[in-house]
Amino acid sequence: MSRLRACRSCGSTNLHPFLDLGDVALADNILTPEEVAAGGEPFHRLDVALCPNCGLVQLLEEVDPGVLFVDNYHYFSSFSDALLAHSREHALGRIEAQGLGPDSFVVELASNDGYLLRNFVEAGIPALGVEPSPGPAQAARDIGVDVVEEFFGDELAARIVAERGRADLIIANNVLAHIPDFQGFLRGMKTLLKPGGVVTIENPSVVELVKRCAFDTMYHEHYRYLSCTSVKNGAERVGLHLNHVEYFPDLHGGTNRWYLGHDDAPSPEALEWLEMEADLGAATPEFYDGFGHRVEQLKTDLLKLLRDLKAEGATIAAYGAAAKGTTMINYVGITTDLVDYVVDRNVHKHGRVMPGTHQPIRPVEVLVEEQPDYVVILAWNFAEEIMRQQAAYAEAGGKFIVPVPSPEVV
Ligand code: JHZ
Repeated sequence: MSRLRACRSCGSTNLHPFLDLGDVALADNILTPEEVAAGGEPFHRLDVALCPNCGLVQLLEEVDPGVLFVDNYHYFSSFSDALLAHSREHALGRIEAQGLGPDSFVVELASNDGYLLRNFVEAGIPALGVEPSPGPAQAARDIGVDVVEEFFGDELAARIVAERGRADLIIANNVLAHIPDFQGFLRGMKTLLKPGGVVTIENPSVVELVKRCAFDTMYHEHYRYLSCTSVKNGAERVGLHLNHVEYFPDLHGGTNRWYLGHDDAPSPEALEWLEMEADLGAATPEFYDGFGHRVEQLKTDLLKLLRDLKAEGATIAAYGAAAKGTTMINYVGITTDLVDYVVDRNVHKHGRVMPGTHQPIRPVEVLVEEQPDYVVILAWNFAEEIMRQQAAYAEAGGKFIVPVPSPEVV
């Protein structure tokens, strides 16, 4: 664990802190009750700063990535149907746009359980996943995806080039935020990319995060929060260029896909996004300064709602032992006297408890069996998918609470 002194992108020491959520448990440190009883569950300060020099938003307290992603990591991408469909569309779109075939080479950084690369493997396109988390890496191998079980950086990039050549396509979804060494990761991409090749990076947009008050997507695994501006600035420092931008409003609360390449050839969309962020002041302290108050208000409102419902005798459960759920319940203080248990589809999380607050994590079928009066959707980014899936619970009178952008009973 270390305290950030200088921007991870440009090195400026003029950092502007704008949010402090206090000490929060590690988002995916989902322990068994016995492990909790043995003591020593770690809590770390969760505070965030902007670098006004290059626009990068970043955590001030950095936890060692080995602790976050290797020791006890139970996130498997394949439990969301919507994410699987989105990823398949991405893969098929790239195969067509770049004319990828048996002579091409695709690398995915943070390939998790093979949820995306499986599409390239099925199409007979050579693909390699890089994934340091042992559980997801093994799940990918089990479905025929080739995986290097390591953290990515410049050194691994050089090794892959020496052994397998450069990549036509590098995909990095929800990972550029997840490594402390921002510049090393981008340098590795530059090393690995073929001339004329394409890098695609997906990550929730920090601009949307602020607009939607999605403070709970801030947790220790996310060392930084990205915008078109900060991605462009970071990429240019290693000799890559931002050439295109796409936007998926329903994915993880508003996700951008950034396209990088060796050549500087920005599309009209890339220029429009950069201009839009400049107009909003997305790299200035003013854009972030009111955020902390809005987050505090959300906490007050959600606590009041849950306490009032409890006072009326309601039973309340939650849906989604998501990483963002840890930030939400820990910061708001949703203890077991307010929410009894959390359900989740991910079998690897069952029998374990929520970090910090220790609600048991149970299979989703429990909702129709026990019919709690309310269910807080902690994985609110999948609210529609979850509500569709839980139609029987709703038909029997169950109600949902969506916590962001402000708590609402639906
Ligand atoms: P989910 C993830 O964060 C992982 P998390 C990661 N930290 C990241 O960067 C962001 O996304 C962007 C479950 N679920 O994906 C599965 C159901 O039970 O929103 C998950 O445990 N039933 C790399 O963990 C959780 O909810 C369902 O129908 O905050 C969702 O977690 C669906 C759709 C999901 O994000």
